[in-house]
Amino acid sequence: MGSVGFEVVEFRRAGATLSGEFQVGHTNGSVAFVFPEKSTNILVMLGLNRRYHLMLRFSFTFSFFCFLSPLYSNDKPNIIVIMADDLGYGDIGCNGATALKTPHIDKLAAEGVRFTNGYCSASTCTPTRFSLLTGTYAFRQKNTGIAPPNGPAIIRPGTETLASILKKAGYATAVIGKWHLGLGDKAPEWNGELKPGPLEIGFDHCHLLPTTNDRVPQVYVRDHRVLNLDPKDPLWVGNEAPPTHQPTGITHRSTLKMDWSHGHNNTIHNGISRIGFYTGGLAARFRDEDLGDEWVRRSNEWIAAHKDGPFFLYFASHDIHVPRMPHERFQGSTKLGFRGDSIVEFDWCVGELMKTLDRYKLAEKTLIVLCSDNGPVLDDGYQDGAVEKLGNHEPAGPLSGGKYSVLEGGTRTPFITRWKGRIKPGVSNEVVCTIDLAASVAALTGTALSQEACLDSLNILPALLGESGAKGRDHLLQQDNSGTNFGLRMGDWKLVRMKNKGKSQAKVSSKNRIDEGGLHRLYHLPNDAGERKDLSAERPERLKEMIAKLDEVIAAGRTRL
Ligand SMILES: [Ca+2]
Repeated sequence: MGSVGFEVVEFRRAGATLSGEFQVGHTNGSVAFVFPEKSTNILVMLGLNRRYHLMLRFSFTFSFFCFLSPLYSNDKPNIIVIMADDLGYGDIGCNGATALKTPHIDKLAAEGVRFTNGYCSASTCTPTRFSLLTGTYAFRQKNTGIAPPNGPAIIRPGTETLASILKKAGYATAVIGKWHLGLGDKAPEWNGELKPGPLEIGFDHCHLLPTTNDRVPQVYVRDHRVLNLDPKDPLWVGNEAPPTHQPTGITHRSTLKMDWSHGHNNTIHNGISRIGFYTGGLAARFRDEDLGDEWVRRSNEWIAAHKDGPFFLYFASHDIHVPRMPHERFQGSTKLGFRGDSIVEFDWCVGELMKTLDRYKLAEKTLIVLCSDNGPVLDDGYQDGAVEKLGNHEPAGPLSGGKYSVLEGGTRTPFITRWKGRIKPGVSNEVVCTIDLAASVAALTGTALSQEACLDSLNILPALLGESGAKGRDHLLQQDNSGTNFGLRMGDWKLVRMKNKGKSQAKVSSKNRIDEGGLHRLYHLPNDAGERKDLSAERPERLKEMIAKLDEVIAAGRTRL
């Protein structure tokens, strides 16, 4: 192409009507063209955001379309969010694990961007999943801690979500795997229609583990119904023991194929006692060993049916949450016990999804985001050998804490993006978080977000795509399950606020940290990734600044401007 020049003609608010407006698949929205009388000049209006446009005059000597063609190839990629459960920063090969192999995740990282400062927003399942979908910090809404078996839908119909944003943009949308965000208005109607649920907040289709595998019931929910439920054998779920005698982890402990260590001793299914009680629905019950295969099979079917795209798949693996019971073919595949074997099963699932994309030639049309819902835990209620067989493996890598904690190990977790042909492979140190996917995909697809939606989701799309010089978040709030303890990451600094020092029975690492220190602690992460040296007394000004920022984030009610 010959010479191309441009000058700024006009910078103004949106509102003018221009002919020929259409969407392009680049970071910011629309581009409008006004064709000039002379073929050597052209006006281009760039939509910088919803409010401002920048009008440029280009001077061309040759092909106009040749210049703009790269923008078109990125229009509305398929999007797959793969969320692992309880997978720690150090649990994957590309983040330094040597005690087990994760070749498929490592390949994904080698072909995309591996983030060393990738976060989920909370250190337990439910609040992170709430924030992933709603783009709002979970502490801003009541009852967003770990959902009980009979918990109602936490995300109410009418709430803008990652799925509803993409549905508006013309995507087919599905969630396959663990839900754990409640179903039903006041409680799930296990024998009737299970709504509201995913289908009422933007998903076209769901195939779910409705709660989590250590909580009852062990059945699949497909769209609005329990799959394969025999009406003559209704499903009953409760928090108290049923009037009919049912074996429990206490009364029949010697029969268990995996013993419990704390809690998890109510109704027995598949030789494993759970949290909560249930009866009936025998034809609908699954085997824990088959869950990974089920998610892959159902995802493959759904992708095949929607391969012409665009589609959004939220692949929510149950791995590596307790009870860890991987398929028999993965049992014994590591020396780390079922925890390590479950990581291998999860890695296999990632590989199968990548194979499916290759089969349909979709790798260059699909953005994959791999993340976890919280940091690692070893003993989370079952005696599965995770503690005894750990050896030198460090599930959180160099970080302290894990699941339930606001130390870095609780929320800084595996985070990888891949979009072949669009993302330049590399490693990024930018701060990115699962809570930002909503606003970022809205930007990617040119979908408007109302002011009332996604209150804490920031558009960090360029950073997620690994673009040179792109910045991630300048601050990030981290919370625990109760939403009373917080971490605040700002640049190199980390503030920890511990209001509630309640002791968890879970063992998160080989050297469970004894909680010590006052209400506020201050750490300098580049020198102290493990958050061991509290600098709050040495750096009072920095401490004051961080406390003020944390208070501001909480009180403001939102952080997306
Ligand atoms: Ca989890």
